[in-house]
Amino acid sequence: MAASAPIAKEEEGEEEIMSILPRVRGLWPEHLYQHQGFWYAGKYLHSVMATQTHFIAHSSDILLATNPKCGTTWLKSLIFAICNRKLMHPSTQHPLLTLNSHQLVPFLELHYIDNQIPNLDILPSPRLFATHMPYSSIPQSVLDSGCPIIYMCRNPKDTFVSMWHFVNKLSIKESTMPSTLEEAFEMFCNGASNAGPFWDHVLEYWRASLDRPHCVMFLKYEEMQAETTVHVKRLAEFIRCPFSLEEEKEGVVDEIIRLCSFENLSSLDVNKTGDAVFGKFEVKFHTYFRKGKVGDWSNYLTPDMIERLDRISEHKFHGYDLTLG
Ligand code: PAP
Repeated sequence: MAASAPIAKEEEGEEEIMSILPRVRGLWPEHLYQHQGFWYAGKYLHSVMATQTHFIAHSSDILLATNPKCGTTWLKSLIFAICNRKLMHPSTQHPLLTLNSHQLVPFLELHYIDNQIPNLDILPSPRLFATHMPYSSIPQSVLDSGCPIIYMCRNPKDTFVSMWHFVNKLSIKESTMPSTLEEAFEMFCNGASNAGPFWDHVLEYWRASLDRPHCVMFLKYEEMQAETTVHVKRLAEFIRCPFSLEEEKEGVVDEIIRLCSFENLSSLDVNKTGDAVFGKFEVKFHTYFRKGKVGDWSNYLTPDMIERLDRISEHKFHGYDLTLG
């Protein structure tokens, strides 16, 4: 863990800042506040702002970016396993067997939760971080460092269904949670979800991947599912540690895919019974593993809902060579 010190006076004006930001009830158990065009829960927003102020990136860092429920847990596992593939030895117990990937690759902004300023320089290189921040809010030092940023997106229908199930499992007193799927759907379509609007988030990273292809890689959850081997190799190349022919022959790529598979990770004790506090919520790790399928939306969405999401995607991505299904 990185050593931390409380931020002194600097953040004392937080409550004041919150009081002037637009606020909505959204697809989340507490009010969402708008910052730089995107919606965040209050405590999380403080940590986003602190990250923007204090984080200093290294060129060797690796940043994984996602909108919530687009495959964060999977991407974290894969990148951790690729970077630490020396630990795949049969005589070693791989960290992913006893720890959830959210513990191994924490969210960058959560390092700054509760007014902490961590000393992240003590972390081993390459430092692996994840974020739900949109591209336009990422600290300037990340962009200046030229470190690789990997973005994974997912089709909005499965993302919404996954988010609906997830937020229903988060409980807090005086929850502002939408009470029905229909109400939640309306909020999602209006952009009022954590780190939403979903479409703006995706589009920012898509454009960044076109502008800075050596720094920003854009992946789709569905393509990752369909051709995992191809994309795991691409990931390793992108973070500048490609698999050698020898490693490929020895089956290292297949072993990493198996280790990080939904079936394997969801069956581990740590992910069946473990939990951790992230921000305001105690999250049980099993809530990160629901079905892991493409197309589960067809079990939840009405034809009208499907048409509406398709129309929003068409409108938002008009003029861009981008389809999410
Ligand atoms: P987060 O953004 O809050 O961290 P995230 O991991 O993106 O959550 O979302 C969980 C989704 O990824 C779940 O999708 P579902 O609700 O449609 O089932 C979860 O099942 C899926 N998921 C988790 N681990 C894996 C994995 N190893 N392979 C494929 N999908 C996975």
